[in-house]
Amino acid sequence: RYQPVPEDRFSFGLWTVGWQGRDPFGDATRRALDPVETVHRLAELGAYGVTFHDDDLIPFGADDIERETAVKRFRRALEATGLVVPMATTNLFTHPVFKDGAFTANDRDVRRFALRKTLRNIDLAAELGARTYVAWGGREGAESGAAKDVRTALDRLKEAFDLLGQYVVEQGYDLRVAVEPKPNEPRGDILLPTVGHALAFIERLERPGLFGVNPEVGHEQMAGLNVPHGVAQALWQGKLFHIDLNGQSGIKYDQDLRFGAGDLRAAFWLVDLLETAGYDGPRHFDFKPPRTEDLDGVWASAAGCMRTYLILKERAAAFRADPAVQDALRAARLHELARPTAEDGLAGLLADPTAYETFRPEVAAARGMAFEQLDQLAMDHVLGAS
Ligand code: 3MF
Ligand code: MG
Ligand code: MG
Ligand code: MG
Repeated sequence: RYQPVPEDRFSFGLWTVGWQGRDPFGDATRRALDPVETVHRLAELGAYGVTFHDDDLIPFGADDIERETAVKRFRRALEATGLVVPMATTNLFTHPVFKDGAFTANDRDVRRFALRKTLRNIDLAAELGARTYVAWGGREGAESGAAKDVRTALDRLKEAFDLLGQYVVEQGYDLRVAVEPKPNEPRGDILLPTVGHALAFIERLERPGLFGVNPEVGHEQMAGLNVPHGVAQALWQGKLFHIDLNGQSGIKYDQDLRFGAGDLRAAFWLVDLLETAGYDGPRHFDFKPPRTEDLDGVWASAAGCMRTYLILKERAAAFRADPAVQDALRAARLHELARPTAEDGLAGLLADPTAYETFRPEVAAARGMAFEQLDQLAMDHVLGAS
């Protein structure tokens, strides 16, 4: 029971289980993992995919021979396990050269290097069969006011994304780009801080159809936002290209907890949404096993992400199927929300006296919405009490 299988489409970044526990106050608590070892362990646990930043696979500055060897070993592990690479991304934040960002660094030579580094990894992503390329801004931001002219920086960000889009099209790659928003950390403030900012920005690009979003649970929660709501809007706009699942408790540093840890109710509603909205992309975990854990703890944490997802999927389905819930949904008048407000058109609305002249606000105001009963039924299902 709750044993993940490849059909569940669970994927993990090499950098997640591979996190050695280095934080701003402490050194690594775990040894480095060989990507080949990670691929084998993830396959054993029931994952279907593995993702990477260029530097997770090929150390920054590696020569061509080291690069080829790393890719060859990785490819062999993929072939041996059947794991796929649904997504890849660029590390534009670790090396000190990116201290002021990459596509929006004030230094032009840094921006050109960042673009070449990304284009090179897009080639590898396409070669390994990835269909999604994630772009997280990393250090595109600032700590102080005059240091970054935000409007000009957005011009440079658009320029960079337009060039990436042009390259993907010219190379004929079957690849879409998913922009990952984050409000802060490692910069004091980061450009495209939320799903909403990213969705609005994408529409200003030359090829908006090629771009969508990769919301991360914890990133939205760091901004105090409701993740299922942001994800729902991305779905509504046809822009949910990918998702980073993890856990976070409230507005604080980027915790990257195991999925379901932190805000369990948000996790429940998110799974309910993904499973009912027809999202067929990877269920990608971007988490960090806490630095208290040894490697056994790392794999337990990874297994826990998938187990919790499957439990919540079962609970959400039971919630939707429960006749008491269906009654409660009717009592809460969700079917009325689904009905257009003026199918009679503007003229009909204006000619309808019941819409205004004889409408009795005090009567409508007195009607209870019956939301509490509905939510308690959800709580019962989350807690396994029904
Ligand atoms: C940072 C992140 C990143 C992105 C990754 C993929 C290191 O908070 O979430 O993980 O997900 O760079 O683009
Ligand atoms: Mg995070
Ligand atoms: Mg993150
Ligand atoms: Mg992420």
